Amino acid sequence: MHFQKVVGVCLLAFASFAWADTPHYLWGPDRMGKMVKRAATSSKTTSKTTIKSSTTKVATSSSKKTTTTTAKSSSTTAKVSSSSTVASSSSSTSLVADSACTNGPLTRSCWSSGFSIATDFDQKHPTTGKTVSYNLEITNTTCNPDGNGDQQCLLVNNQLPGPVIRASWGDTLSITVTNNMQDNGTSMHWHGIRQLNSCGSDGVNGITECPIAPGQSKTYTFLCTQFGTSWYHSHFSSQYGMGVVGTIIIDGPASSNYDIDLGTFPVSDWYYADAYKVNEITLDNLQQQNPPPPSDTILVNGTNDNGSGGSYAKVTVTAGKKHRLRLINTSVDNFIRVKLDSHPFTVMTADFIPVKPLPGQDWVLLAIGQRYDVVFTANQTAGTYWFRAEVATDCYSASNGKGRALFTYSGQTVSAPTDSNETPPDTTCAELTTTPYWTQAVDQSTFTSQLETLNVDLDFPGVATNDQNVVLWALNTSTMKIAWDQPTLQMVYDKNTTYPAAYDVIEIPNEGVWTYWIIQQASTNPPPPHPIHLHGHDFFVLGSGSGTYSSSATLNFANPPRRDTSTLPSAGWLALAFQANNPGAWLMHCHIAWHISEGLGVQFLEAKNSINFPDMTQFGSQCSAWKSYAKTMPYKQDDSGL
Ligand SMILES: [Cu+2]
Repeated sequence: MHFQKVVGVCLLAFASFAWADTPHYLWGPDRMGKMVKRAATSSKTTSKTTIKSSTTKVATSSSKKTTTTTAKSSSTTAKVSSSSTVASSSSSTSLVADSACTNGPLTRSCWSSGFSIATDFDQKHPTTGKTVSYNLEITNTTCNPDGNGDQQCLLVNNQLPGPVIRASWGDTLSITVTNNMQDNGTSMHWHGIRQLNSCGSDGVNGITECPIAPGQSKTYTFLCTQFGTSWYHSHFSSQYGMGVVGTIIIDGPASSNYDIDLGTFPVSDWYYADAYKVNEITLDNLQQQNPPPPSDTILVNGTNDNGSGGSYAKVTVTAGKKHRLRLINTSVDNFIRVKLDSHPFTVMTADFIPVKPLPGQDWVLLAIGQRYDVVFTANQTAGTYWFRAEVATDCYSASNGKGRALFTYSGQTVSAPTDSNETPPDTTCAELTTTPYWTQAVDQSTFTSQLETLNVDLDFPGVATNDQNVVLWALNTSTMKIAWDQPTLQMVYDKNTTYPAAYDVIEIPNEGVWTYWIIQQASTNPPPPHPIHLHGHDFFVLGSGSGTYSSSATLNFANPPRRDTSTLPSAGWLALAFQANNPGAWLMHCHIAWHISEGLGVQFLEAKNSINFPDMTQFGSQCSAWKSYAKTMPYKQDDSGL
C-alpha cells in the first residue's frame, strides 16, 4: 500500500526538549478572532513510525439493530419511553449468564434474565426497547472554572462538564445536539461507544458527517451494546478543549460489589488561553522541537480552587460503605495520575471492559480518553480527605497547577486537611495491566504470515495549507486531513472510491477477519507517548514495548487486555488487534488533541458494502447547511479538521 505524502498539520507535545532559539512567527486571527502566532519556519529532521498489519479470517456474527420509539426531553433530564422488546442478536457465547439473580449491592455481577457480567457482549446484549433522549445545546459563552477569571468557553447546556448522559445496557440513546455557537461548526463523538451498525452516529466530521452548522441540529441514535463509563466530546479541531465535553454512564453489571455509585468523576487539563490558540502555539513550537505550553491547571469534575475564588469538587461518602467512582481523563494534552488519600482503589473496569478486580491501587494513571471504574471503602477515621489529580511527568505531561477535590464522610464538616503535597510516582508511563473478566482469545493463526508494513513519517511536506513549511505528524505515511464537507460515508454511499490520500483510508474489505496493527515510533521521534484510540471497536492490546518491535517479542493472544484507548510508549511500539465485526468508517488516532489536529490518525473503511447508512437525505441536508455556512465562515479549516 502506498500513501502519498500530503499536507496537514500535526505535531507533538514534547516536554523533554530544551527550548530552542526564538522562532520566526507569522501572525493571524484564530477562530475567536484573537491575533495569535502561526508557524512560519521550515524544519528538517525526519523520523519514522511504522505500522505493520496482517489479517486472518475467522468466523464472526452480526447483530441486528432494532428500532425503538423516541421521546423528547428537556436539557439535562432524560426521558424514557418504551416500545415492545425485540430479541437481540443471537449468537453463541462461551459463558452462561445467570438467569435468576438480580443486580444489588452484593450481586453486582448480575443484571437481568440471561445477561450478566459473564455475557460476551460482542455476541449478545439486551435490547430493552427503551429509548433515552437528551438535548444538548452548545453555546459560545464564558466560564471561570477555578477562580482565575472569566474566559471564553464553549459549553454544553451552559455547564462544565456538560450533562451526564445516562442509560442502561440495551437501551437506545437518542441525543439531539444543537449548535448555537456563532463561529464554530461541531460534531459530537460518543467516545468508546461501539456504534454497532450505526456508523452515522459516530460524530466525526469529515468522516461520518458534515459538521453541524451554527443554528443547526443533529440527532444521534445508537444502541448501548456495552456498559460502563465514558465521555462525549466535539471532534471539530481543538474545540473540546474549550469545554465541549461531558460524561456517559451505561448502567450494567460489574465485576466488584459496591453499595453506592458516586457517578462520573472526570479529570482534565485546562488552559486559560483558548484551546485553538494553544493548538496554534503548539504547532509553532513543534517547528523548533519545543514542547507545547503546559496546562494552567487540572480540573476535577469541571472545577478547582486556584486560591482566588474557585471551589473544589466536593463528594460525600458514607462510613462503612463501598463506593464506585468512575474516573475519566478528558484532557486535550496530558496524562493524569489520581489517588484518594488513605483509600486505595480496586480497579474493576478498563474503558468499557469489565476486568478481574485489581485491589490496592494507590495512584492510578489515566491516558487521555481512558477510564477506570474503581471501588473504595470508606473505612477510615471520619473526616475529609484529599483527592489528587496531577499530570504524569513521566508521560511528558506538564501543568502549572494540580487538581484537588474533597471527599468528606457523611455527617462531618467539610474541612480541607493540610495538603501533604505527596509526590506521585514518576515511573515509565506504564499502563495498568488489566485482565478482562471473561476470557477472549485473539486468533493468531496467520498473524506472522500475513504481516505487512506501512510506513509513516514525521512529515515534512514542504508546503502546507497556509503556504508555509511545517513539520507534521503522520501515521501511515501521510498526515491526515479531511474535508469537512466531504465525509467518507458520503463518498462510500456514492460509490466514489477516489479517497484523497490525506484521508488515510485503510480498507478492511471483509467482515470476520482479525486485523493486527503494530504501531511503531522511531527512536528519533519526539518523545511523548501517544494515547491511541480506535472508534467503532475495542481493541486487544497484544503487547507494547520500548525500541523497535521484533517478531521475537512476546505477545499475549490468550487473554490480552482489551479497551479502546492504549498508550504507544515513547520511542516504542504498540501491538493491537481487532476483529472486523462492525461495517463503517472508523477513525483511529492519537487522542492528544494537538496531535490529531496535526494529522496523527488513519481511518479504517470496514466492509464498505455492508454499511448500514444513516438517513442520507438528512445527511445531505446537514452537508448542504454546512456548505452554505462555510462560504462565509470567518475561520477556515487550518488543521486536520479532527
Ligand atoms: Cu500523539
